[in-house]
Amino acid sequence: MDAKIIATRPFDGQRPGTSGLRKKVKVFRQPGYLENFVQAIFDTRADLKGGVLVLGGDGRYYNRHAIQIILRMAAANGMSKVLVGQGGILSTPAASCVIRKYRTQGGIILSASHNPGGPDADFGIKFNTPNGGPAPETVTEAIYARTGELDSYRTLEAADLDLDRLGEVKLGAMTVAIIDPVADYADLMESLFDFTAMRRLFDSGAFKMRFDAMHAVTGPYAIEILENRIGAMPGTVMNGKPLEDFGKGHPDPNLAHAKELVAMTKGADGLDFAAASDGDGDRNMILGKDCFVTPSDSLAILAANAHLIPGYQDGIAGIARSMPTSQAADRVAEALGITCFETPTGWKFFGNLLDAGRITLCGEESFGTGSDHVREKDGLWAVLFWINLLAARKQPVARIVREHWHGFGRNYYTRHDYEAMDAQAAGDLMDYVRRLLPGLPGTKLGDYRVEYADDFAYTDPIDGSRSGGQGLRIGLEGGSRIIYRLSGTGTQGATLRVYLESFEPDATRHNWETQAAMRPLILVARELAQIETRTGRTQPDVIT
Ligand code: VG1
Ligand code: CO
Repeated sequence: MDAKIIATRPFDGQRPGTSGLRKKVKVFRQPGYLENFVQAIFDTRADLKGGVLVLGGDGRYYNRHAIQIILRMAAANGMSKVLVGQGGILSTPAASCVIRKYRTQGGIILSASHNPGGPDADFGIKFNTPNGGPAPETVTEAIYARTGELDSYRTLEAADLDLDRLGEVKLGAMTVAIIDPVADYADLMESLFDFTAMRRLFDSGAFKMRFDAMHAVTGPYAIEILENRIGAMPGTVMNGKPLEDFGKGHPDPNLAHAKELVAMTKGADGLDFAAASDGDGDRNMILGKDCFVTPSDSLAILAANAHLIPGYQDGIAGIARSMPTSQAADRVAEALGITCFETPTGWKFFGNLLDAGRITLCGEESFGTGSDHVREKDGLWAVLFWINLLAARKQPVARIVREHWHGFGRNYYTRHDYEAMDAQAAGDLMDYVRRLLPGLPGTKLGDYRVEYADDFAYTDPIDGSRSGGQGLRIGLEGGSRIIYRLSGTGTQGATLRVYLESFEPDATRHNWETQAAMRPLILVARELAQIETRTGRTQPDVIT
């Protein structure tokens, strides 16, 4: 089979965002669009030729079709082998695990994460480097630059392969190995956590839990690990069958989109533990009876308790959190005498710190938590960590959280999102606030005195690379913060995220409901950025 050269043209806007290239399926369907991006990956990654690649996705609409296209192109570009998850399925953390375990030259992950799926919804693609992590900005910029120069791509004339049958087949000179998408990942989890103690918890019969896979990719992983290996009751995993449109749902595990699950944790008969993951399996939401654990608190609590978990019993080297994530983890790091790094939003910024052994745990406020076991955030990992913790401490979730606050203080936290805004208005709003920043320190916003205000920029401590424009950060007296940032994953207009944090050192004094506790700060943030006058929005679309 000879490679065919097909003429194409560059497309506008193929610059990867926070987490790869995300667009509507309709955009990806334009002739040559997906091919253009994939050819740019092959052209900029010289070691792929003759190398091995991992390929899989979250199972959403267009996943299988894209895999067939990419396989033909991989063969025509001289790859020796591609490992594909059976049925085209690989959760994002599982893909990272497989890339690392088999020392491949990288992987292509097909996902638009928590964005809805279907013919009228979203699709996405990203390249992960041999460390198993999302490509750093130097790599994504090189790929982007190449997408603008291409005038042709290489492919083979060949029929679609059967993605459902395990085993190896040839495509031209290239081997395609259809692998079990779950086994390697499940083995890794078993090596980190005390499955025996967790099994005892389930065997006791007194521990009621549900995991909501939201008809996204984690269903098969959760069933294998929770039900088959740990012995949770069949049916513990809800919505466990991956569907191309996620059952028309929004596979985003948060209070707004996993309402059914949240309701199951309420009241005396409520579940003891509930959790959910997103479209591609890298996010997690943690709930206890009448208790929601904010992702920022979750990171801090995992860090403070890591020594109780077999995989981390020797302690942790350091922690990192994305800039808008609350500073709860900083307090734990301080107590442990380790560093807490503050990085820009997006998992790619954790890669160097993890590779260098400077951090063991990392997380984002956006329901992302992970460790050095892979180079992606990992939804099920966080869920297993929590179950292991509950088994070790023999306490309910709410008690663990409360004790944490009593020991470290409480970082009240909320994020307000204004979605599908006019891009111009959103950009103007950001420009307006950016111009205010230099004048803010020392002045008062409502009752809060401003300590610092800047446009967050990050210098990677390992390779010295610099990333600017990562969000407008206003630090207030007493550890409160307001942050404004535009999303880099949306596919429609602009999304403004307003991140709010306020610190209560003596958590025994109050136990307020978050939105009520943060009301004054919320109003200050709206007013400062003139959100209503500039955008016409009186309320955010999503509050998490
Ligand atoms: C969002 C989150 C960010 C996360 C990214 C990818 O990005 O805020 O923390 O890393 O999604 O998550 P943005 O630019 O829209 O704020 V996922 O689950 O797509 O891989
Ligand atoms: Co995701």
